[in-house]
Amino acid sequence: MVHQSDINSYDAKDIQVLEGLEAVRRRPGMYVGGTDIKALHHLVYEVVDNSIDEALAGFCNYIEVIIHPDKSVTVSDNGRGIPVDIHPEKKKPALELVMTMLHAGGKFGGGSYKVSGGLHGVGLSAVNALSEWFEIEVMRDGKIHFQRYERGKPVAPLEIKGKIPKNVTGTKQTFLFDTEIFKGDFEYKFATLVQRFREMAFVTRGVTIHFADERTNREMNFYFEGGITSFVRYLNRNRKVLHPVFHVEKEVNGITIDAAIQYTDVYAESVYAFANTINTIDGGTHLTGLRSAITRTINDYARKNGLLKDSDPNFSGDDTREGLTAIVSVKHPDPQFESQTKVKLMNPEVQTYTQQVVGEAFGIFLEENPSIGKSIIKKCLTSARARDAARKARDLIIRKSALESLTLPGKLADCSERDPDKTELYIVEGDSAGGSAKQGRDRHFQAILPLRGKILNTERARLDKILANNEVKALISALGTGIGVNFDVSGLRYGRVIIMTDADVDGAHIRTLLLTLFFRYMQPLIEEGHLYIAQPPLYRISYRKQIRYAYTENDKDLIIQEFGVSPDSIKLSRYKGLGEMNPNQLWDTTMNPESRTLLLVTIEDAAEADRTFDMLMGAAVPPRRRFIQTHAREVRNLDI
Ligand code: 0RA
Repeated sequence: MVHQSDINSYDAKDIQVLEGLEAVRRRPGMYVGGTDIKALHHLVYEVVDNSIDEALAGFCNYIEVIIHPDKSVTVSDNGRGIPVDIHPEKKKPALELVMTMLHAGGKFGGGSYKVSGGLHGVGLSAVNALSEWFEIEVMRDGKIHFQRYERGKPVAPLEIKGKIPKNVTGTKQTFLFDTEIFKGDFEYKFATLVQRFREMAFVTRGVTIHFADERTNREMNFYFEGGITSFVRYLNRNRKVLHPVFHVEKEVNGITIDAAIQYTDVYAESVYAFANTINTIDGGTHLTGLRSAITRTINDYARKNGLLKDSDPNFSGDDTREGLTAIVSVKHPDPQFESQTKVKLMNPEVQTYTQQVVGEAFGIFLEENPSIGKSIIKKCLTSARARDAARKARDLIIRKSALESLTLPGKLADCSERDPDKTELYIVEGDSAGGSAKQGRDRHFQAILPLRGKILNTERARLDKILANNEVKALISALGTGIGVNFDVSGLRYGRVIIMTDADVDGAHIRTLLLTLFFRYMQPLIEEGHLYIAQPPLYRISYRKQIRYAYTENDKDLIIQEFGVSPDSIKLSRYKGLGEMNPNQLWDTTMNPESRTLLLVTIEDAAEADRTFDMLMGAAVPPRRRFIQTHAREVRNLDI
């Protein structure tokens, strides 16, 4: 929209600019991936990415991010400050061009400032267009320059707000996302942002990221002198490691390859790949290069030193990755990603360079540290043998469970409806809760499968052992899909699979296990949106004949307030377990589609659970205890 008063001062080029910003507002999906909570977080990443770029260029070592109570966010850095000089053709300050022109971020004024252009790379202008308001302050040349924008448009020309010493420079940006675009009661998630900033700090050695959440008065600082070496140490903090972290960093043709490797005694593989500080969850050429370097180097080393006999086959990639924790982080001036949504690095030269750089240095590392070399090879040999044995056992279990799936488990209380689009399976923890659920459900479309907590005790169990557990076998046959390579979603007997566990530590524990199981062996079920988590209430609050339920602590306080009577006359009971609820209460609060809330499980939730599983099932007791103590009170939160 161009206002009447603006018309005189806006020439054709400006109108083009406004049309550009309108395009962003009309189709936010094309620029930030949608208008959901994920896209909302993308706005913050986009802004912080710019400051990270300034840090990667070597001009900034401090970045501050603050979430304010009104949901506006401030990002400041001590970089050189976005240039404010007048662009010779456009006759506008560079800053204003960056803020209003799509893709103007890249290069201007002769020098390029972005290492990235990144995955997002949509630039500040897209964030600006999607913000109700955006205020920016640039400190450079001894002055504070200031401009405010509303829905992408400047409300006044760039002004000078004050004087400062010449050597003080930086950029400070505050924006409030526009609720006309992001409709819904969105809140930034502290845990999600923390994870992102931690990763950014790890892969940008020497930068400090200060993160403060004024909504809850939480704050954190991230600074890692060791870069990705610290990252690997952090990932392995609860694991027994076989050797100190191996690290290599090298620049080849303007591309920096940074890799760190450490083996542990666990079974899982934790390998993460970053491109220009972005966590490329779908991998790509840097990850492929790292993996083939490791497999090749280990095989060469083992052969050369007689640790693999001539008659032995080479280690497979999987054999060399059990217990492997590694990070590869590349900085590329022109990264190519597969698509807007697939976070996968595609530059082919990166594979060659990564393989060369890592292969050469890791080979030397093994030669120079023969005892480390030996212990890594020993681990690979064990993995190779275990893999062979496990494969046989798993085939047997899968074959058996395929047979068993012909008969439904005895404890399943099935529903009468047969159309999976209409049915639901509640996986319920414990027999007593199972009893309430069986009585409370609508037996027409809701089936109940009670699980006993026993599966929890299988400490240090590999998942293939857990698959042999009777409770788990019952679950697999009730679902009707098979598992692993035999998984077939078309066999799914229930359109919604709902995990319903107690709001306590055991509940969190069993939920983590189930999520892990689904994540590793039945992923399409999650991807296609079939898996949910039930949300039982924490409290029952009654006053005379009125009964209300509270699902959070905050809910509880509000409801008590709403009753508007003396708290002494209110009866408050905390539900410790589902079994404490009578069937009617369970129906009303948790199972009735009209009144319940279900959380849809996403792949990220399940991946996070998978990481947590490692810790819960691992040998190290202190982290497990710490987890239990921290999460006992907030088990309804999925971000465990
Ligand atoms: C281009 C050139 C110069 C700095 C920046 C961009 C810059 C951008 C952002 C975005 C957030 N923080 C930033 N800090 C710096 C430097 C030009 C010069 O001084 O030579």
